Amino acid sequence: MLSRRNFILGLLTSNLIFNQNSIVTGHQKTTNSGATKQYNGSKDILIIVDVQNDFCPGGSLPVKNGDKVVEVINEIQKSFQYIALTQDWHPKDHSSFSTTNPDIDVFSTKKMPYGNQVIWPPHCIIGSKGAEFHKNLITNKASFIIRKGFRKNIDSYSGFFENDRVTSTGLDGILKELNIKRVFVVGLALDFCVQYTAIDSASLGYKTFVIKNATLPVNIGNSVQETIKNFKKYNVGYGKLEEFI
Ligand code: VGL
Ligand code: ZN
Repeated sequence: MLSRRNFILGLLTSNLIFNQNSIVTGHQKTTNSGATKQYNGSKDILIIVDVQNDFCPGGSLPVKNGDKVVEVINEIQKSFQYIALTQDWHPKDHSSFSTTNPDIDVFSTKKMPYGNQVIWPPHCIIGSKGAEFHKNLITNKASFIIRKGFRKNIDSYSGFFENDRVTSTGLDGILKELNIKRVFVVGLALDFCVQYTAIDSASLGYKTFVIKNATLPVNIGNSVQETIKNFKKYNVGYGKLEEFI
């Protein structure tokens, strides 16, 4: 027979095991037995995509209400032990810019060796104010920043692979080294860099979620509808953080 003392000791011990890797304290889950289990975030990472001035109101490629995601993302950061930032980072003569393609309408597409490429207003130019993170975004909790789109002839929406789909940013290697299993994506813009980052993440085998109230779209044609369709196709969860942890 299990004595009352040993039973209590057992509970204490298992609780210690549950908590050994957990720095995160904000979320608790109730197990079937009714005991409260600490949320263990050691295999999760939050990827904050492109929360930069040029994608916020007043920037050169603004997402409507883009700055409204900043406070939500700051709150979400409290639940994560691992955080990464991505930063769109283009040379001033980047091949996707309207200024580099004066004969092509902005927001239409041109054929590149790797496929169709949307022509954008110049944005996130290396070292410019527009390329800086929004001033209210908490950036000091992130352990690394992935910069992308700095090769003149390849754009990069995803934090994992550039638009040729083969040039790696190195992010997958870092996540593997950290033994990350689940990726949570937030930021700007839902229908471009957030979508591409999430789909690549899912395709690479990470369980992937986009946090719905922490992202907004630029909205080109039916880009949002396509994004939601793709999340279903690639098994990317799309909802509030509480639904997934
Ligand atoms: C983005 C268009 C061009 C994004 C970046 O962050 O979604 N969109 N460059
Ligand atoms: Zn860009």
